[in-house]
Amino acid sequence: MLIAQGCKVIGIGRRKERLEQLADEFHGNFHALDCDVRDSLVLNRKLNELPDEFAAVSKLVNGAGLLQGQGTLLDVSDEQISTMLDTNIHGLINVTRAVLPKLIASGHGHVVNLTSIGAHVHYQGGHVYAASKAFVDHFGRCLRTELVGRRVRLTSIAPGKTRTEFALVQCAGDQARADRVYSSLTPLEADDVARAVLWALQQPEHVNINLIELMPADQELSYR
Ligand code: 8X3
Repeated sequence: MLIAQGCKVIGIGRRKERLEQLADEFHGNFHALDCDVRDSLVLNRKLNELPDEFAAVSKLVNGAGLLQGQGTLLDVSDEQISTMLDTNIHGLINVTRAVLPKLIASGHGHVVNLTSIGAHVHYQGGHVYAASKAFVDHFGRCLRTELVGRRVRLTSIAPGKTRTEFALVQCAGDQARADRVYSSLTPLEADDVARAVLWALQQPEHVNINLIELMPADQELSYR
Protein backbone atom coordinates (compact mmCIF):
# COMPACT_ATOMS: atom_id res chain seq x y z
CA MET A 1 0.00 0.00 0.00
CA LEU A 2 2.81 2.42 0.83
CA ILE A 3 4.62 1.63 -2.41
CA ALA A 4 1.36 2.28 -4.29
CA GLN A 5 1.39 5.73 -2.64
CA GLY A 6 4.85 6.37 -4.06
CA CYS A 7 6.94 5.46 -0.99
CA LYS A 8 10.08 3.41 -0.96
CA VAL A 9 9.91 0.69 1.68
CA ILE A 10 12.58 -1.12 3.68
CA GLY A 11 11.32 -4.45 4.98
CA ILE A 12 13.06 -5.85 8.05
CA GLY A 13 12.57 -9.54 8.76
CA ARG A 14 14.31 -12.83 9.39
CA ARG A 15 13.11 -14.71 6.30
CA LYS A 16 15.48 -13.53 3.61
CA GLU A 17 13.75 -15.41 0.75
CA ARG A 18 10.42 -13.75 1.50
CA LEU A 19 12.00 -10.32 1.57
CA GLU A 20 13.81 -11.03 -1.66
CA GLN A 21 10.53 -12.05 -3.31
CA LEU A 22 9.10 -8.67 -2.31
CA ALA A 23 12.21 -6.92 -3.62
CA ASP A 24 11.68 -8.72 -6.97
CA GLU A 25 7.99 -7.86 -7.03
CA PHE A 26 8.51 -4.17 -6.22
CA HIS A 27 11.84 -3.79 -7.96
CA GLY A 28 13.59 -0.61 -6.94
CA ASN A 29 10.93 0.37 -4.40
CA PHE A 30 11.56 -2.30 -1.77
CA HIS A 31 14.79 -2.95 0.08
CA ALA A 32 15.20 -6.29 1.85
CA LEU A 33 16.94 -5.99 5.21
CA ASP A 34 17.24 -9.47 6.65
CA CYS A 35 17.82 -9.23 10.35
CA ASP A 36 16.37 -10.35 13.65
CA VAL A 37 15.17 -7.19 15.41
CA ARG A 38 16.54 -8.65 18.66
CA ASP A 39 20.06 -8.28 17.28
CA SER A 40 20.77 -4.56 17.59
CA LEU A 41 24.40 -4.88 16.39
CA VAL A 42 23.46 -6.42 13.04
CA LEU A 43 20.42 -4.15 12.76
CA ASN A 44 22.49 -0.99 13.22
CA ARG A 45 25.19 -2.21 10.85
CA LYS A 46 22.68 -2.97 8.10
CA LEU A 47 20.85 0.32 8.61
CA ASN A 48 24.18 2.12 8.22
CA GLU A 49 24.80 0.32 4.93
CA LEU A 50 21.53 1.22 3.20
CA PRO A 51 21.74 2.07 -0.49
CA ASP A 52 21.57 5.84 -1.02
CA GLU A 53 18.02 5.81 -2.36
CA PHE A 54 16.79 4.15 0.88
CA ALA A 55 19.06 5.93 3.36
CA ALA A 56 16.68 8.75 4.31
CA VAL A 57 13.83 7.35 6.40
CA SER A 58 10.81 9.35 7.56
CA LYS A 59 8.32 6.67 8.68
CA LEU A 60 8.77 3.62 10.90
CA VAL A 61 6.15 0.89 11.30
CA ASN A 62 7.04 -1.42 14.19
CA GLY A 63 5.22 -4.66 13.43
CA ALA A 64 7.50 -7.40 14.73
CA GLY A 65 5.84 -9.23 17.60
CA LEU A 66 4.56 -12.63 18.56
CA LEU A 67 2.68 -14.77 21.03
CA GLN A 68 4.11 -18.17 21.82
CA GLY A 69 2.25 -20.87 23.69
CA GLN A 70 -1.22 -21.23 25.10
CA GLY A 71 -2.60 -21.57 28.58
CA THR A 72 -1.63 -20.16 31.93
CA LEU A 73 1.63 -18.54 32.97
CA LEU A 74 2.84 -21.94 34.18
CA ASP A 75 2.05 -23.55 30.82
CA VAL A 76 4.57 -21.48 28.84
CA SER A 77 8.31 -22.14 28.92
CA ASP A 78 11.07 -19.78 30.05
CA GLU A 79 12.27 -19.74 26.46
CA GLN A 80 8.86 -18.73 25.10
CA ILE A 81 8.66 -15.93 27.66
CA SER A 82 12.14 -14.66 26.71
CA THR A 83 11.32 -14.81 23.00
CA MET A 84 8.16 -12.74 23.51
CA LEU A 85 9.82 -10.15 25.73
CA ASP A 86 12.97 -9.92 23.58
CA THR A 87 11.01 -9.50 20.35
CA ASN A 88 7.96 -7.50 21.40
CA ILE A 89 9.84 -5.17 23.74
CA HIS A 90 13.61 -5.18 23.10
CA GLY A 91 13.20 -5.65 19.36
CA LEU A 92 10.84 -2.71 19.10
CA ILE A 93 13.13 -0.53 21.22
CA ASN A 94 16.16 -1.58 19.11
CA VAL A 95 14.52 -0.63 15.82
CA THR A 96 13.09 2.60 17.22
CA ARG A 97 16.46 3.73 18.62
CA ALA A 98 18.24 2.79 15.40
CA VAL A 99 15.83 4.65 13.12
CA LEU A 100 14.81 7.63 15.27
CA PRO A 101 17.74 9.90 14.30
CA LYS A 102 16.71 9.50 10.64
CA LEU A 103 13.07 10.27 11.47
CA ILE A 104 14.06 13.43 13.34
CA ALA A 105 16.40 14.48 10.51
CA SER A 106 13.61 14.01 7.95
CA GLY A 107 11.55 16.85 9.43
CA HIS A 108 8.33 14.84 8.97
CA GLY A 109 8.84 11.63 10.91
CA HIS A 110 6.23 9.20 12.14
CA VAL A 111 6.45 6.06 14.28
CA VAL A 112 3.56 3.60 14.11
CA ASN A 113 3.62 0.89 16.75
CA LEU A 114 1.48 -2.20 16.28
CA THR A 115 0.21 -3.10 19.74
CA SER A 116 -2.91 -5.19 20.35
CA ILE A 117 -6.27 -4.95 22.03
CA GLY A 118 -4.37 -7.00 24.60
CA ALA A 119 -2.62 -3.75 25.55
CA HIS A 120 -5.96 -2.36 26.80
CA VAL A 121 -7.86 -5.32 28.16
CA HIS A 122 -6.96 -8.16 30.43
CA TYR A 123 -7.94 -11.71 29.63
CA GLN A 124 -7.03 -15.22 30.67
CA GLY A 125 -3.94 -16.42 28.85
CA GLY A 126 -2.88 -12.85 28.09
CA HIS A 127 -0.15 -12.62 30.75
CA VAL A 128 3.25 -12.03 29.09
CA TYR A 129 2.01 -11.27 25.57
CA ALA A 130 -0.70 -8.78 26.52
CA ALA A 131 1.57 -7.13 29.10
CA SER A 132 4.33 -6.77 26.49
CA LYS A 133 1.84 -4.94 24.27
CA ALA A 134 0.80 -2.74 27.22
CA PHE A 135 4.50 -1.92 27.53
CA VAL A 136 4.65 -0.84 23.89
CA ASP A 137 1.51 1.27 24.35
CA HIS A 138 2.94 3.09 27.36
CA PHE A 139 6.43 3.30 25.87
CA GLY A 140 4.88 5.01 22.85
CA ARG A 141 3.03 7.56 24.97
CA CYS A 142 6.21 8.38 26.91
CA LEU A 143 8.29 8.56 23.73
CA ARG A 144 5.79 10.95 22.19
CA THR A 145 6.48 13.46 24.94
CA GLU A 146 10.11 13.54 23.71
CA LEU A 147 9.08 13.88 20.10
CA VAL A 148 6.80 16.88 20.46
CA GLY A 149 8.52 19.76 18.71
CA ARG A 150 10.85 17.41 16.81
CA ARG A 151 8.43 16.83 13.95
CA VAL A 152 8.00 13.15 14.69
CA ARG A 153 4.46 11.88 15.25
CA LEU A 154 3.61 8.64 17.00
CA THR A 155 0.59 6.36 16.65
CA SER A 156 -0.36 3.10 18.35
CA ILE A 157 -2.53 0.71 16.37
CA ALA A 158 -4.23 -1.94 18.49
CA PRO A 159 -5.84 -4.73 16.47
CA GLY A 160 -7.96 -7.58 17.73
CA LYS A 161 -8.02 -11.00 16.08
CA THR A 162 -6.28 -10.71 12.73
CA ARG A 163 -5.76 -13.58 10.30
CA THR A 164 -1.98 -13.67 9.82
CA GLU A 165 0.69 -16.17 10.78
CA PHE A 166 0.13 -15.00 14.37
CA ALA A 167 -1.99 -18.04 15.31
CA LEU A 168 0.34 -20.44 13.50
CA VAL A 169 3.26 -19.12 15.55
CA GLN A 170 1.19 -19.29 18.73
CA CYS A 171 0.31 -22.91 17.95
CA ALA A 172 3.92 -23.83 17.06
CA GLY A 173 3.12 -24.56 13.42
CA ASP A 174 -0.01 -26.68 14.00
CA GLN A 175 -2.22 -25.39 11.16
CA ALA A 176 -5.42 -27.14 12.31
CA ARG A 177 -5.17 -25.59 15.76
CA ALA A 178 -4.27 -22.24 14.26
CA ASP A 179 -7.34 -22.33 12.00
CA ARG A 180 -9.54 -22.87 15.04
CA VAL A 181 -8.33 -19.56 16.51
CA TYR A 182 -10.19 -17.76 13.70
CA SER A 183 -13.09 -20.18 13.22
CA SER A 184 -15.62 -18.60 15.58
CA LEU A 185 -15.68 -15.21 13.85
CA THR A 186 -14.69 -13.32 10.74
CA PRO A 187 -11.25 -12.05 11.71
CA LEU A 188 -9.57 -8.87 10.55
CA GLU A 189 -7.28 -9.39 7.61
CA ALA A 190 -3.78 -7.92 7.40
CA ASP A 191 -5.11 -5.40 4.87
CA ASP A 192 -7.64 -4.08 7.41
CA VAL A 193 -4.77 -3.24 9.75
CA ALA A 194 -2.62 -1.90 6.92
CA ARG A 195 -5.39 0.55 5.96
CA ALA A 196 -5.41 1.87 9.53
CA VAL A 197 -1.63 2.36 9.39
CA LEU A 198 -1.90 4.15 6.06
CA TRP A 199 -4.72 6.39 7.28
CA ALA A 200 -2.72 7.45 10.35
CA LEU A 201 0.30 8.23 8.17
CA GLN A 202 -1.77 10.21 5.66
CA GLN A 203 -3.22 12.74 8.10
CA PRO A 204 -2.12 16.35 7.71
CA GLU A 205 1.14 17.06 9.52
CA HIS A 206 -0.55 19.00 12.34
CA VAL A 207 -2.67 15.96 13.25
CA ASN A 208 -1.34 13.18 15.50
CA ILE A 209 -3.48 10.06 15.63
CA ASN A 210 -2.66 8.77 19.09
CA LEU A 211 -4.44 5.44 18.96
CA ILE A 212 -6.56 3.30 16.70
CA GLU A 213 -8.18 0.22 18.22
CA LEU A 214 -9.89 -2.07 15.73
CA MET A 215 -11.31 -5.53 15.99
CA PRO A 216 -13.61 -7.97 14.21
CA ALA A 217 -17.23 -6.84 14.40
CA ASP A 218 -18.14 -10.08 16.16
CA GLN A 219 -15.16 -10.33 18.56
CA GLU A 220 -16.31 -10.08 22.15
CA LEU A 221 -14.80 -7.55 24.51
CA SER A 222 -16.74 -8.45 27.62
CA TYR A 223 -13.49 -8.79 29.55
CA ARG A 224 -12.71 -5.08 29.30
C1 8X3 B 1 -3.79 -10.30 19.45
C2 8X3 B 1 -5.18 -9.81 19.63
O1 8X3 B 1 -7.60 -10.53 20.01
O2 8X3 B 1 -6.07 -12.20 19.15
O3 8X3 B 1 -2.91 -9.23 19.35
O4 8X3 B 1 -5.90 -11.48 21.47
S1 8X3 B 1 -6.24 -11.07 20.08
